[in-house]
Amino acid sequence: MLETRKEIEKTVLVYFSVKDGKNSYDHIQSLNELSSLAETAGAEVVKSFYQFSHNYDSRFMIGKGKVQEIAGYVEDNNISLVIFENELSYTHLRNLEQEIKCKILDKSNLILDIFARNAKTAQAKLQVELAQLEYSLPRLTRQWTHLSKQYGGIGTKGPGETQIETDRRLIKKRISVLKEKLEKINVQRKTQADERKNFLRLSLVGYTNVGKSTLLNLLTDSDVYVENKLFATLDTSTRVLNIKTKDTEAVISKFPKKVLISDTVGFIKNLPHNLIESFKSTLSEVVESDLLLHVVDVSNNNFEEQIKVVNETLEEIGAKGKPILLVFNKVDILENKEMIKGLSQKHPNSVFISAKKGINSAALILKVKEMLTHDTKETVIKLKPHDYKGLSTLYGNSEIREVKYLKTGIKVTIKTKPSGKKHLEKKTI
Ligand SMILES: Nc1nc2c(ncn2[C@@H]2O[C@H](COP(=O)(O)OP(=O)(O)OP(=O)(O)O)[C@@H](O)[C@H]2O)c(=O)[nH]1
Ligand SMILES: [Mg+2]
Repeated sequence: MLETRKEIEKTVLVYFSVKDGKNSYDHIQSLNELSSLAETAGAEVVKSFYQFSHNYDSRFMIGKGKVQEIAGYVEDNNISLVIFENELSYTHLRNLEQEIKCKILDKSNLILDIFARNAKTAQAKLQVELAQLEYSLPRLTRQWTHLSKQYGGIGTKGPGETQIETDRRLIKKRISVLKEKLEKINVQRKTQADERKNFLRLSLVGYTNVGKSTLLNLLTDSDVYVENKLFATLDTSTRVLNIKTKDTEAVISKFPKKVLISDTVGFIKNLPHNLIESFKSTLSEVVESDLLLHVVDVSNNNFEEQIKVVNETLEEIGAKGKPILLVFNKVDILENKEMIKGLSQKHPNSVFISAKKGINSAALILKVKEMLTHDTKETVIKLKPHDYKGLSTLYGNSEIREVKYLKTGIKVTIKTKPSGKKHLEKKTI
């Protein structure tokens, strides 16, 4: 990306919160992530500003004094781009651009721009264009969009021309054309999905840059694009599970059906809603899977928060309740290896691997087999006559098939769930 850009844009970042969060370090994590995004888009981040205040100016999102401070810095240091972590309204953008006098973007806009640059297939391109147009519709009259030929660079890629030269009516028309085209692709995709019914299906999901594509390559002996940049993958690639080591081949041969694995777009905190909407058909692969491998970069200090964001996004795309195996990746660069014990107790359905180094792939395949094939099994557990606490635990962590209250105890038939089994057996009489 950098190579195609004439000039690297000198950029400053801005974070604002009405809550006093100086001690929570949320602003540092958010600004670090925003900085990675900006660099992924080819910007050079030279400074970050943040402000915690109840007395913000509604015209600008941040306080007027801060706006002046940023404006001064921008002028003195030849800054061409200011990126806000916070979502900005049309009014904020217009007022900020008047004061700061350079191009202003918010995080959503930046993510859309990265998606536009990384989209390779026709479907991904259409999906991004749709999201960009829907995002820009209420913000059409922004000053810099009309001047974007002059400004160029980040935030002007994609439907730029359409945005500048046509009016709202034409954009709406383009949106409906895009929706029709995507619907046609979706019909083809459904046919493919039907053909895949004879396979067991896995999807790799997770925060962006955690190593999903690297894991797909390892598990399927393929060579999809891997890059230490955010949103390297925007399209679903599906391959047959085919890892050829001694331990894994033996287990794979025992799977009841062939296994397909799909890699897909990564998630991020505050992924723009219209992006999720327009990527729903790509993400339907996830919804139709038998098992999700939720890949986590355990070497990232912020991984717990990232797990939460991924779970929320899964809910948003309608994949809540799918069986999930947590795959803690990048153990090769994990400094505090002590963490592994605690994490595996906290998350019984988890494995610790390095996709890059091929560490622990056999354990991963075994766990996948366990989770994919337990479905048909049932286990009978007998609890003591009045062990309602035990019964409620079972309701909490297993799928109950039948409960019988006998004089000798409570007989519960459950669909075997590897996560709870050990714990349950202790309760059996
Ligand atoms: N040290 C280490 N690096 C890894 C491991 N797995 C992946 N990486 C690196 O992490 C970076 C991101 O890997 P990808 O496989 O592209 O990650 P992704 O989740 O597909 O990322 P997006 O498609 O951008 O969301 C690359 O630089 C990989 O080489 C690992 O086990 N250990
Ligand atoms: Mg990827």
